[in-house]
Amino acid sequence: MSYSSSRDFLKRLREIIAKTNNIVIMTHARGDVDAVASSIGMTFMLKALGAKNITILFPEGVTLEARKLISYVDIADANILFVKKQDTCYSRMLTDSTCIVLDTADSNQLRAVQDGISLCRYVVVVDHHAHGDMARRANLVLIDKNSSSTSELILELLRTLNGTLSYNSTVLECLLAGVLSDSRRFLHNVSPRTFELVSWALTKGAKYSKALELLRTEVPPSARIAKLKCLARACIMKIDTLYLCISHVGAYEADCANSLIALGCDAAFVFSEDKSAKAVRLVFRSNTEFLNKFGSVYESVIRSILKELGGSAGGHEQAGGALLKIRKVEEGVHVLISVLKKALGTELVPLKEHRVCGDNTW
Ligand SMILES: [Mn+2]
Repeated sequence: MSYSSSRDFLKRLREIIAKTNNIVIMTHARGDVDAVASSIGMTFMLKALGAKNITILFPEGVTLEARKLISYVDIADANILFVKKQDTCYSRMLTDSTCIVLDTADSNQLRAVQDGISLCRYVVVVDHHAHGDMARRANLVLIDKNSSSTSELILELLRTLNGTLSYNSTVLECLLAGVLSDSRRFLHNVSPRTFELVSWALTKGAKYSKALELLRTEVPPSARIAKLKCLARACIMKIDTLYLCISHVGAYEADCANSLIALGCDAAFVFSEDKSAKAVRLVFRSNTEFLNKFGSVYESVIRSILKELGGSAGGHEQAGGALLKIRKVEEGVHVLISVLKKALGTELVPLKEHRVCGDNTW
């Protein structure tokens, strides 16, 4: 069962809500803009359908960006709970409830709430990811991996209800923000329906400028400083026509790697010491040029590093991370460089441009 039409889905959803008193909406851990927007949209829709006692669970809280959405809309009657890693109090709440799982392909993304899923009377899934185990565990699903976002699917449900409810422009603006965020401002996974639904939301009173504003977040000073340090410490190497950058930071390693790619590095490796895990974290990113020339960084580089240093890793061909069983960044850099030389089969030529401010080379 992968995709049910929104009309059938709504029909079944109504039947399910009629049979349960409590509804618990939940999303993947550290809910992002799409996860939070779709929770808000779903809550609004369920209330319009007459549902009461709605609780939203956000395992491990939500991202800074997504937090803005929660303070923007008025979903006062819904209980919003942030579930900490060690919380267990939710299990009572889930027992015999209708659990609506949004933007989550696999139950392990629910973290602390994961084990509670078996207590739900009905499990409903709305998602746009390729299948994890959630689809199998659900009584009712609306899954469309061609959809830009879960927010797009909620917009589609709201449009299907056209005429039967009065729309709330702030809720629609959140859903637009969800579509914009997951499609990276209409760069990925968009279809004619995406634009139709955006257009529909705008005719129902949503302001596009508001949706954009919801996505604007102030970068905390610590993130800014981390990125600048990342840049100052970057060691840049040339391989043929491509540039490979290595750096280290105390935190925000993913932001650092993304910034290096945005600046023009074809591949970026960023280390950080994770004191609590007594390990070193390594985040990598690469662009398509690098992938075409040298293949998957994950396969060719990360696996070899793991073999040598031990640890665990996850990711795709062009982006991912590893937790290495070492304590010092230097050790990781050393192994990375030797692995890179072997994997790429070529010399790495350092770009010697380091200057100290104030020296007389300027
Ligand atoms: Mn999503």
